[in-house]
Amino acid sequence: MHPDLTERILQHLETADQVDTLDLASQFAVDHQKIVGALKSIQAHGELVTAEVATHKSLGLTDEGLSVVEHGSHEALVHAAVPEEGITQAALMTAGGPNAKVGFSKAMSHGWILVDKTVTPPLVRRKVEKITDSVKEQLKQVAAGKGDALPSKEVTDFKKRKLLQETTTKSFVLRRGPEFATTLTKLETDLTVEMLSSGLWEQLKFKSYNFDALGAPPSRGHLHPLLKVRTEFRQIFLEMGFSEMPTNNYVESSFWNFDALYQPQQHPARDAHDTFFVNHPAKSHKFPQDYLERVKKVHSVGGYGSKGYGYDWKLEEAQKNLLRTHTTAVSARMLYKLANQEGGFKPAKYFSIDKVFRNETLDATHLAEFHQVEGVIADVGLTLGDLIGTLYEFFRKLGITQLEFKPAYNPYTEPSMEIFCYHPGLGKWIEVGNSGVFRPEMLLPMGLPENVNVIAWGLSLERPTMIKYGINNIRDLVGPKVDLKMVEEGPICRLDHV
Ligand code: FB9
Repeated sequence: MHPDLTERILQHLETADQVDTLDLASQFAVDHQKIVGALKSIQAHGELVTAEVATHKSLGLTDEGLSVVEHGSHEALVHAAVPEEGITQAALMTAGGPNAKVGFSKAMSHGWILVDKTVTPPLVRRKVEKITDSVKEQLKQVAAGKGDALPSKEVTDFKKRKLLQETTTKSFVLRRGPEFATTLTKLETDLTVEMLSSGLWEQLKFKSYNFDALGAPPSRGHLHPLLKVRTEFRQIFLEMGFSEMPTNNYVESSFWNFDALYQPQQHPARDAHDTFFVNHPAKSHKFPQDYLERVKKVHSVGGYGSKGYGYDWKLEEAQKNLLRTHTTAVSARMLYKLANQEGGFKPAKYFSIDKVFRNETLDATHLAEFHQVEGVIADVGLTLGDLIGTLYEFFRKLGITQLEFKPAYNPYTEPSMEIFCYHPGLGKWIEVGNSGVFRPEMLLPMGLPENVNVIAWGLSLERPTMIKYGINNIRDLVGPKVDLKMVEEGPICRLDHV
């Protein structure tokens, strides 16, 4: 069996005091890299050999130099292109090959050609019939590895003409090492009980630990960008003293999703075009009866200073189950609890971040479901100013300082405002949410004290995530077409750096 390269190197060093790996490569007729590879595995077995780095500067032909060796020097090609009857300089530039310009001036300087100005147009004629293409000959020397015989003037000139280049090759000068041997004993990689109990480990050679080796990356999960941004939003709300509302009920009754929010039963959002109604179970029946009566009353005939909507409010409409269209339904449940808790109303700050469902026309930024982010503050005498101040603080933590508010309409808030921000990264104003002061027709039937106001705002999780991660189509963020690499390689999310 042909001893492998490592053994052949060791056998060579048994007799030779030192050897350069480049010479070994030419002696063993193998690629130098293979020798270096074998050296590495010898070195892994201990100090059998010492290896001193050596650098070799050698002259090599560039691609242009190679084409001169193959086709002749630029000046030789120009000379060859000059016909008996002469040729115009312009014509010679094309006939003389891609480097005719350099070739022409070189051939002129060599006195191989001349320009006959006695005729019009002036013609280039040969001054000598036969020429010796010394450039080609000298480059052939280099190609044959005898470059160092070349006079340095030529070397400099050829380098300037980009025909030659100096290459530095790194090699190793090998010598026998303190643990020199001609064979490689297998390196143990595991220290076993048997080795320990038998004491055999003392004779054995162990593979040295490579503490720099990167362990196999543990196959682990990766947070979807949406969840990274959700964590950021949670952090912002908690920093602002908000506590999270329980949102673990996608299926909601129309009562809490709409009626409790003083949204009339004939409101367009309450038909199947906008809302996913549930068939099993189709209806909810458990409602706080007295509160339901007050909701019915305020919708149908008003109260609390409001004339209501003046329509015939139907229980069966409120009983219809649906997939919640906003987490404001959860806010309604929490505010009702706040009004009817032991010890009565106490100021509160709540937030929610969870899925809502809308039967909307699908487009690049809208799916039938998205995550709503909502903030709610209930306290005595809260004003629109408190809402605006809170929004500035909230968006400041998102790295957004320039806000504008546009009057809007929601059935459950008056006044209502759409929120716009100047997004420095996008260099434009974008809509970043909606907000308002909940209507007394919503709060008073719950039993909240007259002097308590509740301000609230909402936005989505998907939009900031798409902007943060530079995703333009929502289907690249969520759904079956998501490229898992985007999730695996998604950078951490720092929202306050828009
Ligand atoms: O998220 C939205 N835009 C947004 C938000 C943050 C953001 O951050 C960047 C890092 C800087 C960028 C963009 N929007 C709300 C605005 C638009 O995208 C809008 O076209 C789509 N809206 C959704 C509803 O679509 C039908 C986003 C979603 C939305 C809108 C309103 C509410 C919640 C979500 C609300 C509310 C509300 C109002 C009053 C009281 C309580 C809740």
